[in-house]
This record gives sequence, C-alpha cells and structure tokens, in this order.
Amino acid sequence: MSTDAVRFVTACRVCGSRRWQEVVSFGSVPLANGFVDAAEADAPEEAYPLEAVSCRECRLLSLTAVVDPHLLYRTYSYVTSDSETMARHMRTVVELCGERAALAGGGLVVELGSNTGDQLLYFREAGARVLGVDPARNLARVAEDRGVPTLPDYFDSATAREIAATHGKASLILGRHVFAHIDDVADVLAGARELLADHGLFTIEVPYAVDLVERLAFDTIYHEHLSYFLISTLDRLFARHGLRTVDVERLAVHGGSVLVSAGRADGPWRTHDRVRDLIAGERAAGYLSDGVYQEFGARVRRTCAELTRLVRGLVADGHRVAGYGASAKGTTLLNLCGLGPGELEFCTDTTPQKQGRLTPGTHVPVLAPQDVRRPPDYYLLLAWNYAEEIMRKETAFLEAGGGFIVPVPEPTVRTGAVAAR
Ligand code: DWN
Ligand code: ZN
Repeated sequence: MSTDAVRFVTACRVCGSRRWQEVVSFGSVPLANGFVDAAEADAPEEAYPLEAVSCRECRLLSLTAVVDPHLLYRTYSYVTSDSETMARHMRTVVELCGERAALAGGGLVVELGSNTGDQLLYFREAGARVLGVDPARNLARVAEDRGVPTLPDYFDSATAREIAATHGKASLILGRHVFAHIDDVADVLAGARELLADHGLFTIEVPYAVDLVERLAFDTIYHEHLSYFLISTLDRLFARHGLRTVDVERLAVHGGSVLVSAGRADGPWRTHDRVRDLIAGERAAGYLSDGVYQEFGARVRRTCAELTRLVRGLVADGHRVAGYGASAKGTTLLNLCGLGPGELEFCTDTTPQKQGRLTPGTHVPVLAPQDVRRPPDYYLLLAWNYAEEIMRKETAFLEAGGGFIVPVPEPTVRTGAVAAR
C-alpha cells in the first residue's frame, strides 16, 4: 500500500473529538470499484485498511483510513443504475425537493457527484436550471454529451464561489450518495452556505446508519463511504456550519437511506418535527452509546461465517454458484467472506465498464448477462438492494428451479417456490 495514498484520521470530521469506539475491522481490502483487467490478474493489487469506528462524542460512524479521492474518483466505474428502482427514486427526489425549493421557476439546481447527469435531467424536466459537479472526467464527458453542463471537479468552497459568480445563487444544492464520501465536509458546507440563495436548500441523500446496523448491511462499508450518519450527527454538523436541519425522509434505496435538507441558519426555514422524532428515536434505540456498535461487530462476524458456510456447502454438494451484480458492496462481501473463483464461476453485471474484468481482490470474472451461456443453480445476490426488481426480472430462472442467495441481514435462499433459510 503506498503510504501517500492514505491519510489516517485522528480527529472526528464532525466534532473534532478523538474518543473512538472500535466497531469493525476488515483488514486490508482493495478499492470497491477497483475492477482488474484480465491481463493484470497477476500484478500486485493495492489494498487499504478498512475499519470503522464510532465517535463517542457525536456518534459519527466513520473509517479510520481516508484513501486519496483522486485514486477513487478521477476515473469512476460506477454509473448511476438505469434500473426501474432508481428511475422511480429519482422522480421521487424531484418531487420531494420540488415541494420545498422553488425550482419550477427556473431555480438553479447544483448536484454534487452528478455522475452521468441522470438525476439532473429529471430536475430540468421539472423546470429547473441545472449544473453538475463531478470529479470523474469519464462521467462528466458523458453528462456533457447528454446536454447536462458539468464541472469536472470536486465541489468545495472554491468551486462554490466560481459557480455563484457564473451561474448565480442556488435554490437547491443536491448530493445523492456523495456527502458520505467526502473527507473535508467543513469546506463543502462552507461552499454550500456561500452558494445557497436565502431560501435555498442543501439536500443530501446518505446511507442511514440506523438502517446499516438494523439490516446488518456491513458490505456497504468500503473506502468510498467515509462516513455513516445518524440524523443527530448531521444536525450537529450542520449547526457548526451555519446551517439548520429542515427536513428528513427515510427512503429504501441502497439498503436504507435518508434524504436530509438543511437551510441557512439565518434563512426563512424552520425544522420539521420529523427531524426531532428521528433524533429522539436514535437516542431511545441506543445509537448514542457503545452497546449497539459492539453487537453490530459480533453479528457481522457471525453472518460472514454463515454465508461462507452456506455457499461452500452448496458448491461441495455439486451445485454451481455465481454472483449477480458486481456491486461495490460485493467487493467488501466477497473479500471479507473469502469467496472467489473457487466458489463463484462468474459474476454478471449490466455495467459495460465492469464487463470482461475481474472483481477487486477476489478476481471473479465479470460477464455481461447476455454472455452467460448456462445459468448457475444459485446466484449470490451482490446487488441485494434491487432484490425485488431483479427477482421479477429473473422469474424464468427462479421457476426453472434456480435460487438467489440473499446475503444480508441473514443469508437466506429464495427460490421460485418458497423463500427458505
Ligand atoms: O455510494 C455508492 C452507491 C450509491 O453506488 C457508490 N459509492 C457506489 C455504488 O455502490 P454499488 O456498486 O453497491 O451500487 P449498486 O447500484 O447497488 O450496484 C449494483 C450493481 O449491480 C451495478 O454494478 C449494476 C448491477 N446490476 C445488475 O447487474 N443487474 C444492477 C441491477 C439492478 C441489475 O438488474
Ligand atoms: Zn464526532
């Protein structure tokens, strides 16, 4: 591991505390989207420490190691899913944001981590002016080709000033599954406050730490996800940076997320009761003390062992097993459970950038679905957050007797006939 590629965190990025509780340590793991070209299969592969700690002061759950964002994002394999699930969700985000921020009148929407521009196209349909900001040059080019103006850079206080000067103040600054990826949140929030119009909203969608723990979604812990937020932690962070938490919605995407909006503390917005209710619920459920996190760590170890036993048992009994969806979380799952080509013949994935390559660290070949000559007996569902849509799509496979192994919260096998453990 090259040492200048990693910074080890000393103080909490939300509150500055140095009082940490160790939660899980996964050893050194390759980058979740670090797919390997077949020709490089024997070359040494970078891996970085992957461990999560809980701040005893503000209960931010975060990684101890921050990998250089240029390594992660300058060229990025992940393209926003073109699934029905995601299309429906992006329309919901426009409705929820549109209700609050005056967008139909041509208000400016700036999206952090705008990827190939899918979400912004929905906002433009709703009458907003749009601007994307994404450091992945390969994706920014695609977005531009689709007519979505995109700054190929990171959003920070400097880009915020540049945007304010060239495009004016923003009615909405949106960050879907990007804010949890950012180390210097203070600079991003300073930039957001600078760029926001008086009535503007800073709205982020992040994995919800309560869902992560309750659904045991330990595989969503990987180097891109530096922070795992409670509402109470975000509320504290916003207050430190001149913002006020305005509203929150819990959403099913990506294993359980929250859509959290904040406005300038000196602006017109007040805090909805939903915010206070969720904060109270976090305290009542024990998320502000050690026990919840201790138990989470123990459950992860048990579930990993159970999944490995299940998959290896199926293979030992002569069944063929493959992966379904070469997701980022799949990298954590396969590396942690020691599942590779000895257990999985291949992994299908609809993303062209991943096809023909090997999964990070475990080197399972990734195939386009149309290149699968003989379906396996079982698919290990590495894209479990799309389980319902995928099982609808794969009805024929299920009815022919095929099964899906759903890895979390407990490994279960779902077949066409019955859902069995
Ligand atoms: O935060 C992040 C989340 C939002 O997306 C990023 N850091 C990385 C990424 O995580 P992920 O790769 O776990 O996301 P997905 O969208 O759960 O990945 C699903 C994978 O499965 C994609 O590579 C596409 C693939 N897929 C498929 O092959 N067939 C997906 C569906 C729905 C399918 O039918
Ligand atoms: Zn803290």
